[in-house]
Amino acid sequence: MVVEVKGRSEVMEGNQQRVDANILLLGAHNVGKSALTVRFLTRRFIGEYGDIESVYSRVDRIDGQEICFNIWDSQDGQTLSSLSDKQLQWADGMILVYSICDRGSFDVVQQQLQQIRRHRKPSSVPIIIVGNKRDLRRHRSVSSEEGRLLAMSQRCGFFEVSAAETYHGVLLVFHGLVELVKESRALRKATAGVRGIVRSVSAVFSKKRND
Ligand SMILES: Nc1nc2c(ncn2[C@@H]2O[C@H](COP(=O)(O)OP(=O)(O)O)[C@@H](O)[C@H]2O)c(=O)[nH]1
Ligand SMILES: [Mg+2]
Repeated sequence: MVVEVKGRSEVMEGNQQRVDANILLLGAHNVGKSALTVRFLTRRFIGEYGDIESVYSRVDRIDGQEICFNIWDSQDGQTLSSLSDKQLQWADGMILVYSICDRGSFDVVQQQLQQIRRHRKPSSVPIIIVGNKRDLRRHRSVSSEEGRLLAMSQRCGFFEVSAAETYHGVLLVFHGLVELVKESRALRKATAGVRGIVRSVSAVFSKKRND
């Protein structure tokens, strides 16, 4: 039996909780957003991906828990206006991708981060920054340190990977983000609980004062 207990994000199956995570991939054109998505979904690197914008789903079992990944592989990260309200609200977690061989794509990630932060607090939407195309490090124009520093300053996770070379690194990115999404949900729940207690206590005291 499947019982909805909390909108789309948590479903009870017997005693086992299923987690839904909406993951948005952002970044400039040609950095490997589709390659990372396809690698995660199929374990394969197929080379050319076309320009189809789509939301894909995959269910994984991690440490005995069922996780449903909904992955929005977005298009046209070149302009700031391309980041829509719908995308910003939909996402539980985001992966911001640049190519380590393309400095312009690193700039796009920084611009998109600023735009996201204007709408969503770090605690409400975990972000992982990914430097892709690690196999092409001979042509590197963004150092690992720059990527890591940006991530630290913006309280984001950071990975350098190659969608072309390995599946494992890509898996770590998606699984790492889902862990952050779960932590951020737990934190919000705890904060809401404390706020509720503070409200109840204040209500009791203000009632006493009025009596
Ligand atoms: N060498 C190399 N090429 C990659 C890698 N990831 C993607 N590509 C190539 O980069 C191009 C753009 O990839 P794509 O996923 O379509 O980029 P998107 O526009 O961000 O979705 C394609 O030709 C891919 O084969 C990678 O890790 N290494
Ligand atoms: Mg694409």
